[in-house]
Amino acid sequence: MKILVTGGCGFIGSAFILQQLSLGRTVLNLDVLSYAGNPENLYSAACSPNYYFAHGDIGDRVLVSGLLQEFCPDAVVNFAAETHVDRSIVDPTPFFKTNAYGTASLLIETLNWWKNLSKAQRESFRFLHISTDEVFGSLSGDEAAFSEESPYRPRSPYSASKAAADFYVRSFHETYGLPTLITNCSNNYGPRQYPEKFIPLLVINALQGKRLPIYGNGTNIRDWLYVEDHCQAIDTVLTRSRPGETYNIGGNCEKSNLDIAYAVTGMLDEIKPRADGKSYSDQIAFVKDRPGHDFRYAINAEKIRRDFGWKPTHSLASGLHDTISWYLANDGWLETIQSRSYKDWYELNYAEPRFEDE
Ligand code: NAD
Ligand code: TDX
Repeated sequence: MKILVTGGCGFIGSAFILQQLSLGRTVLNLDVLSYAGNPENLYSAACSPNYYFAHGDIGDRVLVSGLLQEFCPDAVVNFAAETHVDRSIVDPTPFFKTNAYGTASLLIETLNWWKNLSKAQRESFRFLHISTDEVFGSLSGDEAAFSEESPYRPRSPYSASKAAADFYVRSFHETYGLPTLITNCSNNYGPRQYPEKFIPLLVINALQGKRLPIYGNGTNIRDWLYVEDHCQAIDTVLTRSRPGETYNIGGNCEKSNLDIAYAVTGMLDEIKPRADGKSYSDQIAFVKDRPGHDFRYAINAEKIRRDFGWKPTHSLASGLHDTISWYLANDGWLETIQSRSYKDWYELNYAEPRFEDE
């Protein structure tokens, strides 16, 4: 099986590529190498004879058209996106460009190429679009978890742009018969996640003696899934689902942000105790909230469990243990990240006014 993966130098895309190579699949990775795209994430894939890389933008239609004709994939899996909600609040433009326009462009070129395949090739081809639970909006504490039938109610520029992409993907199935699939997943964590996201930020700030910023009062709830479980679910949907389907993927692991901060600091206390004997939780600091902060995400993953028997294999404790151990063993990776534009982002997002209520 030959797969064109987009955004494969990011957090989830790189985990997916490593998994696919281990299954003997051939992968062409198209990545623009944004601030979040890190070729080091695929260091161990680079020497595989089944791995190819193309540097470029999913919105570059000439490039995409050429790659499709040359590589002739059995599937396209679209991870490429701008992914950080806080950045989408500061500047929505790249989110519209990549997530909405870029995905639509990728679909148009895929359709143009797919139309000329043989009937058998057309039927077996899949375009799998990786999406998020954030398109469904925000739940209150006692509302039922999002199902595949939940209405789209995006509330941030990030989720609005992902919702637009999902609508384009669905429309290409309904209108042209392109065999598309969509997965909507909850919050991922694991190795190689860019440290603007909550869990790696907690781990790294704790180890570097910095404050652990909790937006608002820390009661906002997310559902957490270890990245390898997400990749397993993606592979399942890719290889087993009927075209036109959409699947929710989640960890059945709803936690408040404060609970996560205590889980991370508690585990760090065990694995790498602070030199002064105190707990890393002393570094927790409440800061100004994210504007329009969605209160709760929760995923009902019953459909993928019922249809294919998929369920997560990592508990939060085992996933956090593996994640923290990876960051401790890979300080060179972190050094590269922190020597780039990360510092500018950190200074902008956590500038003093955010810590004023300390
Ligand atoms: P990431 O930010 O770590 O990586 C994104 C990758 O996409 C980077 O390698 C970047 O260089 C690349 N990219 C960005 N713009 C591009 C463009 N125009 N053309 C080609 N490549 C481009 O993201 P992630 O956390 O790995 O998320 C991957 C996908 O999964 C996204 O679509 C995201 O919306 C979705 N998702 C993420 C989570 C999560 O918790 N991280 C949860 C659910 C869904
Ligand atoms: O410093 C922080 N302090 C804090 O309290 C950061 C960075 C986050 N938070 C809170 C905000 C959220 O309630 O932690 C929670 C998780 O925040 P993020 O890691 O920014 O993730 P979230 O906004 O939930 O979105 C994530 O999950 C869905 C991914 O970034 C998206 O790409 C994915 O689609």
